[in-house]
Amino acid sequence: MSGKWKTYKFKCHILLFNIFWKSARSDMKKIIYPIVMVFLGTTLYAQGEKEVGMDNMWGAQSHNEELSDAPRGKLFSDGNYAMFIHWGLYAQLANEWNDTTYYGIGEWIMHKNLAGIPVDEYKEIAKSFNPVNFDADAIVSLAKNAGMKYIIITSKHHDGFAMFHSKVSKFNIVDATPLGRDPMKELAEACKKQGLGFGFYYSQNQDWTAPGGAGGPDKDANGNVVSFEQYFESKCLPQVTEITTQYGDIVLVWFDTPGRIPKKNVEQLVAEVRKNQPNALVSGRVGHGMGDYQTFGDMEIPFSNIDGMWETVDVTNDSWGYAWYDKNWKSPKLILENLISTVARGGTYMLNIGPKGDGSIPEEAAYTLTTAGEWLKKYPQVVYAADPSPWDHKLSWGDVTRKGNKLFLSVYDWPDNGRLYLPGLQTEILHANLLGEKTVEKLNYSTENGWTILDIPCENSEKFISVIELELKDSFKVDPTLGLDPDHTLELSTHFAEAINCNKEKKKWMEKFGEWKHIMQVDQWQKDGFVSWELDVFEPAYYMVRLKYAGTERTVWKITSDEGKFIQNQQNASHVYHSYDMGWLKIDKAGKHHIQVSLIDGDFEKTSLESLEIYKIH
Ligand code: JFZ
Repeated sequence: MSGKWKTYKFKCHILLFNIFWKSARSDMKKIIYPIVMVFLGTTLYAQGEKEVGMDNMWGAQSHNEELSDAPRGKLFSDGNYAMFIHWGLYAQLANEWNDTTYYGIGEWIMHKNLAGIPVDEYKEIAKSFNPVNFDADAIVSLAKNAGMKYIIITSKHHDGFAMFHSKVSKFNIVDATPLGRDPMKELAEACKKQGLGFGFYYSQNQDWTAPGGAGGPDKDANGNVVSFEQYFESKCLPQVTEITTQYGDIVLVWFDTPGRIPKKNVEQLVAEVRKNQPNALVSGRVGHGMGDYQTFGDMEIPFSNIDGMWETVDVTNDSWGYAWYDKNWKSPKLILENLISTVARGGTYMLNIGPKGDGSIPEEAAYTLTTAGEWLKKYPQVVYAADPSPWDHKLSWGDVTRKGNKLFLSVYDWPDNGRLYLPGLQTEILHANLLGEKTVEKLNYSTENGWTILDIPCENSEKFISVIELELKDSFKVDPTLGLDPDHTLELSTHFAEAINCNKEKKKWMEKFGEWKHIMQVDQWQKDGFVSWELDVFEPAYYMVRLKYAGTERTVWKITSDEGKFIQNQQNASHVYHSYDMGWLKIDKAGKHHIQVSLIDGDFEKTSLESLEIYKIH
């Protein structure tokens, strides 16, 4: 294909700015994401006629807005919570190659920006890949106990190795490894047996070991030049036929990193999936806006509710594929918060685990999933088939999901003074109940200044997240203004601010290789520029105001040992957002207020404000 990757190097840090446009449709909000790349302080060097940026490599996010009432949409509306599995040859390397450990996403270890493993050497790994501890039933049981509704597993990642029995490429788990079994068959059957949905991830564009694949060799073993089209016809499309015909009914094909794949190829892929699996969803990362739904950047939970079908993908630790050193496990509570808040914004949450090279699941991941699952068994109504929050955004103490006239308040941060403040509810409450495993405790409540104050026990019996159910007399009516209560810190992201004579946009960068971080921020301040938030203050008092902002310097460090081993990594100080206590601000009356922030001196161009935090001094 014309967009076949040219050799390129990128030097250090690349920043992507997603311009975030919110176009107000009369009924709901819709977010459009054109991606504009800006290279800050560093340059992307390309040899050849085209520059290849990280967003091209990863591929822009896009999806089809027009998914009608097709039955395949039910997967997201009923499910909401799924297991993602990144598993392949790379799991055996666990992000170590030739005695050196690489810091980044493990499934990319082969890539030239990590270990740069030559194709032949990488293919050799298959000979010793023998994941005898892969236990499909155990994985499906784990997903079930976690409360997940379907499993999506990597059938072929960018390394080109098929984790299923493929007739069109010998580089697959049955023909190239000592295992000699098809673990995907086993997983598909176990899912069917235990009543979970099953689907595949497939890297359609990048294939680093197949001649003609994006990022792969230009020539075949005989020295003949192979085009992307030839790769597509001989490997990609036939393998998609295989995964959509040989594993029973599947619920989803999760294509990824479309890069510069031609439109007609995407059309062929979508047609193939529709033909063989009419009920399966196609991910937005298939390319050219032809997927059924949108996937947000990794671990990215939108600030405001988003209409339509979308998902957030998250990782139990940092790397998708297994990396031996990656112990940055998220707690069960954080996983639950991410799940609930994703559902409260209107989305579906898919959480990744990376099995080891022997096929076993890291213990810590299993613990997190099971523990979060125990909570979900107690409060299934909070998540499954639940509707988004009437408030449109998170609240200071947690989040809200809904079913009919019932609101579920999930309290992440339980106050210890016996009161919970709920801003802006304008519909009469019939009952307020604190839910427990076996008990339901009726709560008293009152209203003041347009706020609802719930009398709650000071001691919280639920160790993760307590749930209060409000039954309303009617359909909800809510004033969604951000509420500042006396007991919680209110985090005012610039997402919610109006930006005048300064530039509000989304920033995205890599913390480690492939580990994307996202932030909404304001920079390029003009002399009279400011940001302004509207908030609803419950009571007059002194409040601490704290800014979260970043400076402008970039540093690249190298650590070398005298045997010649080294680690090189970068940190952009412009991404190190630190909190700065500005002081005490007196607010004299209750009700609606505007708070504004402006930059008086400093680097007007680059100083980047992320948020304002505000809390009452006790
Ligand atoms: C892609 C893959 O490259 C990666 O290996 C992993 O499979 C992940 C789930 O998907 O990485 C991406 C793709 C898109 C974004 C971030 C990581 N994005 O748009 O923010």
